[in-house]
Amino acid sequence: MNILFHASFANQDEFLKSLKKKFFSHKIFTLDQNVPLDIIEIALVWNLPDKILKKLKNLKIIFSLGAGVDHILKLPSYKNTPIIRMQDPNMRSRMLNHVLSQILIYQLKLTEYNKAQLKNIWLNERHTSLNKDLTIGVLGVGYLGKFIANKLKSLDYNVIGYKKTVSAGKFSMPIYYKKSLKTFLKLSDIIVSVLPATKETRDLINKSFLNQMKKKSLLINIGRGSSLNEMDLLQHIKQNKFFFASLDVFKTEPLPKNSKLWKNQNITITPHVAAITDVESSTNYIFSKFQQFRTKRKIKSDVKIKNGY
Ligand code: OXD
Repeated sequence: MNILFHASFANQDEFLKSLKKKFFSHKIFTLDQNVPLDIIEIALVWNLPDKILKKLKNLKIIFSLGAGVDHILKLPSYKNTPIIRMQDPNMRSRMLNHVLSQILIYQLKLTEYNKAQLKNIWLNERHTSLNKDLTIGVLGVGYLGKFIANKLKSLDYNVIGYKKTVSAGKFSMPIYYKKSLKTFLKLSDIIVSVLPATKETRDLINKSFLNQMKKKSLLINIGRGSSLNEMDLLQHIKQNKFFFASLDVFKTEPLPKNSKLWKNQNITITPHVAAITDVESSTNYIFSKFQQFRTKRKIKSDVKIKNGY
């Protein structure tokens, strides 16, 4: 089959090489090869321009090379081609490590020691909470969020989840649904947002949301930048000096040089690296889905267009 690969990753050459090896009996093209786009049946993409999607007239499947699919759904030419999102166990493990690192830095007050070290100060020890005394609220308990929630629970944290709709899936922790957001926010010492970018999640984390969180708290955003109102966060931190945020995703990426978020002492910024796509396991995942399609001649989309994720 004819496949198009298009990504904007630092490791995209390595990724392409790995895919070419795995798909050795198929043809994988890139845009710089100037192939007629109507021969393409499978697209493996991250940030594909709409003008290209428009010309892929014989497309059967779109694979998102990341966990999110908003980069595809936002394209005006996208209609209803099945989308397969990346569900990669290595990506989940990386995301868990990221979350855990941010929780522990906050919980163990490591930034305070770090600041003191820069001034040669031997700080008196600080009180730190035990895992069992901290409630972590995971906002969005899908493929990634549920994994993080389960792992945190196995480390003795109190974990609660928040989900938009009641579903058949089983959870090993209390789940709060749409209308009970207020209670979920009130109970959580730390919130980890894994929300996708949809119309409903846009600016969900705004002034009112932040005001309902505990005053001494940590917000970790590893979902999508669109769900956070960055100005409201800056204002909130101004009024609550023990409120912290760890942000991996932003409304505009890369984060503009003049963003006020950079210099805020209570904000940690990472450049959308919480769940880097793992070349080897992602290649295997894509290939296994591709084989399913080849055998059955059809594939179920991972995306419910009406939900927007
Ligand atoms: C994402 C990813 O979807 O990094 O954000 O995979």
